[in-house]
Amino acid sequence: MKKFFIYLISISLLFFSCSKTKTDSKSIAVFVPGIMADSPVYAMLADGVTKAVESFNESKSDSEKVTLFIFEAGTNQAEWSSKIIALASEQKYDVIISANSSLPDLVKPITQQFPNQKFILLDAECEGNKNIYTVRYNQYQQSYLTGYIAGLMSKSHKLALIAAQEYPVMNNVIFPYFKKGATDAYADTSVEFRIVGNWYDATKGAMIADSVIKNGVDVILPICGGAAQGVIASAKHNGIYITWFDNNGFARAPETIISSTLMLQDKMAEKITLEYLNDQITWGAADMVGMEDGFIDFVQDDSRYIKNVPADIRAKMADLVEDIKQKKIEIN
Ligand code: RBF
Repeated sequence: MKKFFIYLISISLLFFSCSKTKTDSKSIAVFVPGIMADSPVYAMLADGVTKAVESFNESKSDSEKVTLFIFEAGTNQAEWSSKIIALASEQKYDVIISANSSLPDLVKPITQQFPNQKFILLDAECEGNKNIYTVRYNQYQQSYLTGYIAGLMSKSHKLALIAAQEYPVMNNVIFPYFKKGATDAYADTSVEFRIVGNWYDATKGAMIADSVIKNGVDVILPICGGAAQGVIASAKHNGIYITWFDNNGFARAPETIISSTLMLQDKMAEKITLEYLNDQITWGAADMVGMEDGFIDFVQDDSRYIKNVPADIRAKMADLVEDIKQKKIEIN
């Protein structure tokens, strides 16, 4: 009998200790679909989640503290699916947070296999799955603004977008709206579209930049991760301009970079992580945020912008930014 009671007590202690760790503190994994170095979108994702977890933990006891694991999946996209399945199958993380428009297709089947696994996907769209929340940015606005300044600054009226690869958001939003902004700024502008083939090859980035510059291009938008280093080097060497996307890029080449159109993923990652930790996520929803919400912006107060861009062009950009923010102009 005594033995039985001891057994009962130890079983219940085990039960309560297990359920305690599960209910008291949450565990978050960040899945980086690529590498953080030279990919501002991913560095912003990790920074934002880390900031939220740190501030949430400040007022918490040790047993209530949220744990955070940041996992870089690497540049081989063929491995992403098995890597995210492996993360979910650990059943250790209450939520997996990531950012990339290709992820909903990888994640949807996982939610059937692991119905308790939640996912928050930024820079992505997936509506109606109760395990997934997505929010994307208004990249119509971001691309249009970038095209507009490129169109105003070009003397040859020849631009290029150098992309790492083709993907639906690139083909349907970023490239066409970059072009639309450029031709709205100056109707007779042409825009070349070139592909590196990966997100890291700076030598190839430089080769492509050299070749479009030979064709007369004098403003380039690189969206190619680490390969952009090569595009910048070529632009610098050839004395042409770069328009920068996603974060403030002026420091990379102060006299070559003429603009930075921001996607504030760090701010979104922080906000959404805090909402998750406070049980405020609407699972199954797919949101979009833009300039009017403060998640897309065009940098106007940087000294390098003021130095590189003539006052009349800055005035035109200021008007455009204001019109979009006030919803006087709808880009799409
Ligand atoms: N952006 C990066 O900066 N680095 C990357 O390694 C990277 N890999 C991507 C892979 C895929 C399959 C897709 C669809 C997009 C990738 N992006 C990457 C682009 C990123 O999600 C976003 O579209 C651009 O940064 C423009 O905001």
